[in-house]
Amino acid sequence: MPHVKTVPGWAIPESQATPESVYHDRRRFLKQMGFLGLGALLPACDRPFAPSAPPQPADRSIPTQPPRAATPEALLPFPPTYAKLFPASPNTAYALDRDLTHEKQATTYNNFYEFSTSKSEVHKLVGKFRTHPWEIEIAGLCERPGVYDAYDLIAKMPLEERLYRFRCVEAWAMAVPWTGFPIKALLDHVGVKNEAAFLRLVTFMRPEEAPGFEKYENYPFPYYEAITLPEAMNELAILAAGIYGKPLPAQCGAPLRLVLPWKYGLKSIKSLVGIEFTAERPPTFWNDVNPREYSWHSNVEPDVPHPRWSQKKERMLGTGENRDTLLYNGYADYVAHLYA
Ligand SMILES: Nc1nc2c(c(=O)[nH]1)N[C@H]1C(S)=C(S)[C@@H](COP(=O)(O)O)O[C@H]1N2
Ligand SMILES: [Mo]
Repeated sequence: MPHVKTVPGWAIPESQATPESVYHDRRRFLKQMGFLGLGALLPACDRPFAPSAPPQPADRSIPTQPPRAATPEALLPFPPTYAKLFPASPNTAYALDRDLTHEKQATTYNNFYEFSTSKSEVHKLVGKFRTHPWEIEIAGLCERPGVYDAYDLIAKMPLEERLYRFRCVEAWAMAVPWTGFPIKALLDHVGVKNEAAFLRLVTFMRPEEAPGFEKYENYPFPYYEAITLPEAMNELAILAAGIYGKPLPAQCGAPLRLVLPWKYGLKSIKSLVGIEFTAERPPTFWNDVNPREYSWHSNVEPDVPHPRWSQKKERMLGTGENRDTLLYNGYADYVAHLYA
């Protein structure tokens, strides 16, 4: 049984949680930085993601998770029995129009700003990241809130393998086999209440395990995302625990990450520690950092250019093949009705 807390630490709104003095010091710092623009701190190759306006102040008052004891079992990336869940049986309903991206490409070219803004460096910086043991807090408008052991929870879910297209807002794309389960299965497990209209999702924040929290301290970590309840109920919306028939490697968002194939990759938040059911629409990380460049919905729409580049084409990881971007990333039949 999960133990229940009424208000999770990561759910405290900034207005309540931030002492005034800290807030004002941060504002002054951001003002100095903001004149240059955050982009000035980032390597040129990552400029497409660099916000041009100063971001919102990072909420340092959200409690970071304490360091954990290194028991022999905890030094494994996941519990020994967990590996038996992989590979899961394929669900062939989701066919691809393109070749799968090579595993090496998908696992060595990653966006995970908690580690680095440089996509080919992320996988080299996960050495201290402890993905086991791992807890996920379910909070808000549901019947069974509580702190769940991630691996117990995943083992109870209907795991299957699906081939999905995946499109980053930066115009690179891949096609990969995810192992995961429909979010719908989790909603049934925790008993979502009628008043719930949105899901708020939050990533881990343990600065001693990932260099990005301190290196890019003007980003409002921990990374947070949000989707509507109808989006979460859509059959395409999954929580992924694996890729290429194996548990997720750390850089891909172990132990559990969101995958929404009709939206830009930035919505697919990694390494979840919290899911909260809310009545009001929660803010999202990139939309807060730069609302002009990253919309709350961030659906894949070829005719809606990013302010700094066209979205009509995409480049496949590995092969470099150029393809036309498809409306909702080719999943219009499944999701167009959500936005009619
Ligand atoms: N916590 C967290 N989740 C994240 C990100 C991040 O920086 N931090 N980047 C997002 C972006 S922009 C993309 S494109 C995908 C990349 O997923 P991949 O590295 O598995 O390809 O993760 C998304 N999820
Ligand atoms: Mo992305």
